[in-house]
Amino acid sequence: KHKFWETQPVGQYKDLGNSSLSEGPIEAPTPLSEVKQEPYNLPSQYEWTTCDMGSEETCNEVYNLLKNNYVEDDENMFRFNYSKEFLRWALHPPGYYTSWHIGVRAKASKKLVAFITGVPARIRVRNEVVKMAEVNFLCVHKKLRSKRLAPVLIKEVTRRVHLENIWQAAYTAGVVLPTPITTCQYWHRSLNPKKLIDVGFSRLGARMTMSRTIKLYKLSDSTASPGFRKMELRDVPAVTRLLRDYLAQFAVAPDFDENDVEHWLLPTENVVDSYVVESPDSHDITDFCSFYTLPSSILGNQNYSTLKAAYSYYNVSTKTPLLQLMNDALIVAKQKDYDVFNALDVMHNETFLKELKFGPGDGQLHYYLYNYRLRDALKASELGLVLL
Ligand code: MYA
Ligand code: JJ1
Repeated sequence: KHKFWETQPVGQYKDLGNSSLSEGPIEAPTPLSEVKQEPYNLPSQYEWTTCDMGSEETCNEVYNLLKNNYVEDDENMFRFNYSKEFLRWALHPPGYYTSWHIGVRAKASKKLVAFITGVPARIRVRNEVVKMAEVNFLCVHKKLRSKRLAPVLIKEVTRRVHLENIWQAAYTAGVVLPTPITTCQYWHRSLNPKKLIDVGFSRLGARMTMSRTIKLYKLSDSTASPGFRKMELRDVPAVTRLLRDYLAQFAVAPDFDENDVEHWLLPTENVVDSYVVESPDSHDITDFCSFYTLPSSILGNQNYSTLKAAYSYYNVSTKTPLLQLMNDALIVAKQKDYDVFNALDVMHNETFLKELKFGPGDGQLHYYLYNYRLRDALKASELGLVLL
């Protein structure tokens, strides 16, 4: 059934629930001298290219490939439209390797036709911190689908990750592969219900009028938490402490240091937004919330071309109730003109989703580890990792 994935060191269906298999790496590392030194073979019309995302021209090519060929919903009404600034941010974290940003070009035209990326991360699985690659942005041009190019891209990124002496990876997909460490549900909170209904993202509920729907999703004009403000550079040490303490409770979570927090959480316009609650009396940072910006193209609508979506990222509450903190996040997202606020049912998100009027979407997101076995699948609430 999975001619490619059956050959890979990932949890296989036949091994599910086999308690004689231990948790941890599936295969031992091999000496670097035994890692294949040459790239995998592509069909003869294509060639490998390393994509330097610092180059304006290359970044444009990647942006356009993804804009036209990346992930769509099951009815092909929307397609993720990651911005160039977002792609540069996502692919240039501390310690990134340009060699892990891999493209395929048509030899004749030099047109970019496929892409896959890895970035380095330290991910804690239970009590062990493991150096991993986070693999993302796998894309094959629509005209080249079902030709088994994806397995070649995956093997090539694996080879280049191995060359850096890294042997594990984390990734997510909307499709089921062998075998998810957990499956998460997408939830959506309407901020601009009229537009969402007009473009077919959501529907008018039974016995609901447009004006009742607009009223239902109204939010307060200003945030409720005293001391709620945008995160600044000086907050990095406090946010790192908050986040590390919070993420310690999850079975799988990133091991963030201050450099990681500066990169992944310090606000970057139209890419990532983060807010802290600074106690008005002690000036302690007691709470934190964040979201990233990922618009989707609206396919074939006369009136609208883009859906502006915020995605819940990392949130930590120690003093402000999580419900109030996230309601404040909804308020600032609405003020910034987002149409919808999306979240997965990871970490403690279930405690606010229904109360804050999120509704379940028609999409799921499956999380995977490469070359690392977990005995049993996790609950989504045991996962402390959000990939972009
Ligand atoms: S998830 C986002 C993926 N991208 C999209 O969905 C964009 C739109 N779709 C496409 O561009 C194509 O349909 C893709 C497949 C490129 C997805 N993850 O070439 P094929 C398997 C893993 O004939 P195509 C993201 O970016 C499929 O089961 N495998 O198919 C994370 C089959 O294998 P098998 C996938 O449709 C990516 C084989 O590919 C996925 O032309 C993490 C068919 O190949 C998928 N999303 O192209 C990648 N979709 O026969 C893994 C299909 O066995 C990283 N397939 O079932 C692993 C870690 C590597 C590093 C390790 C370091 C140590
Ligand atoms: O966005 C998604 N679904 C939307 C739109 C559905 C359009 C028809 N298919 C949705 N809307 C309902 C919202 C409604 C608002 C009021 C309250 C009730 C709910 O459900 C879905 C997620 O639900 N998104 C996708 O399908 C996109 C792909 C998701 C897989 C991503 C794969 C990943 C990339 C790896 O890096």
